[in-house]
Amino acid sequence: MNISKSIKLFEEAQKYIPGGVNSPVRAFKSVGGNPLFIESGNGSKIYDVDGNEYIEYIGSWGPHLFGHNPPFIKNALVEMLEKGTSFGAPTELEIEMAKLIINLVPSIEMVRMVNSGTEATMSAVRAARGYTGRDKFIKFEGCYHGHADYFLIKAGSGALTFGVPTSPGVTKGNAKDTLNADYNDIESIKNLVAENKGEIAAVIIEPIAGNMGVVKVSDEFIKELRSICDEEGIVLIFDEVMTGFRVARGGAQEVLGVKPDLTTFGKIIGGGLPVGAFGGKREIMQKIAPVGPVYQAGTLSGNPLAMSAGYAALKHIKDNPGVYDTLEKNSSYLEKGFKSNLEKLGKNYAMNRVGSMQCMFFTEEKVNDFKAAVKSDTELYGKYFHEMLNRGIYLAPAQFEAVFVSTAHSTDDLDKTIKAHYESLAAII
Ligand code: KE4
Repeated sequence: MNISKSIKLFEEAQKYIPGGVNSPVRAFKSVGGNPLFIESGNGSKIYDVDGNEYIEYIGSWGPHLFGHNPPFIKNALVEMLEKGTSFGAPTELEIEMAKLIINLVPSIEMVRMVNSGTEATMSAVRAARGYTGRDKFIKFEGCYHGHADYFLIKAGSGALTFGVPTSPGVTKGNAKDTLNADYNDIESIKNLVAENKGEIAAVIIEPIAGNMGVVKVSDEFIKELRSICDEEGIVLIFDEVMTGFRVARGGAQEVLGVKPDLTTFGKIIGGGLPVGAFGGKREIMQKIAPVGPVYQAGTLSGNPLAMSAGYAALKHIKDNPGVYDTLEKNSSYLEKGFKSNLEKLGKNYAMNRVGSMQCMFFTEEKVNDFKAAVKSDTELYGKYFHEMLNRGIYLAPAQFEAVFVSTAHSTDDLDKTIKAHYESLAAII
């Protein structure tokens, strides 16, 4: 496959942008090779600058639930562009967006828009600290909540891929208030709560993790976590930046049947534009400036252009609940195809799927937590990634991510992907 233009562009990009990219995982560091520079996307396909076509499963890391450039989002953007992009003043569309999120997610009573998932999670932890008057919070090894200092303590996702559990530049001050528990291990929570009695403001969790590959909490774990937070007055934050509107209309909290106190969103709620949000119990959200003392702000938060794309995406979800039947049909079809390939090849790689998020781990052990996930052979994943890429299938350039299936993936796309999956594995094992 000719990727000479991408090679040239990557060389040039590295002169002006750290690592040639604006987000590390895009640099293909953990799979090797030259990242592809993308020219355009349409439906389930993306096209690189050398004119190669790929059936893709990154979906811009989650936002593209309906594939690239669906007409209803494009039209909403074009319409808004006629009126302007951002005014730095309240607009009616922001009320409609807030009401729509509240309507779709029962645990949300109030919501604040921000510009990224990181801003959402950073603000949610600050809200919990302001509300409880406590400093410490618990996160889980292998979960990734964005790059705010206090999260880059044994983060998953990019940091995990780099194998550097703690990023330089994060001060000891930050690290001391961040406690790390083990995913799906309620004893680790009980120990931390006992050791830090009355000092813990929040627990933040990816209730269905997508940043150590796809790993779901057990029902008993999440129910026990909920009751411990209730007993201890700890704010339970579900980081649904990835799972929100992805794994179900009401997100992971609908799948699990557990209500958090705060939820963070991103990705899908921006319809491809930079949008994040955090929301939940009114008594907590009323602590947020300007009505409350917890400061939180953003020049472009809720800007009309991003809201028009995000609102169009969520309105489409509200008006077409069948979206999740299509996502389930496509995702289970792909999973079934992959599993039958593994059987034919005599391989028993762990396959985890929740709705339209799935991950095949290059380990034959079950993967229910971070420790098991990191046993995956990332070297082999790199080879698999390139074998698939050379067959026109674009997956996440890192083992510890998710495959995102959209409503735009046709049966023909899925069949081609299943065939490429068989040939790629046969070529490397
Ligand atoms: P952003 O700041 O990247 O919008 O969101 C951070 C974030 C927070 N919470 C969860 C559960 C997330 O998955 C993310 C971001 N996800 C990664 C993909 N693993 C974004 C890709 C990237 O870093 O370029």
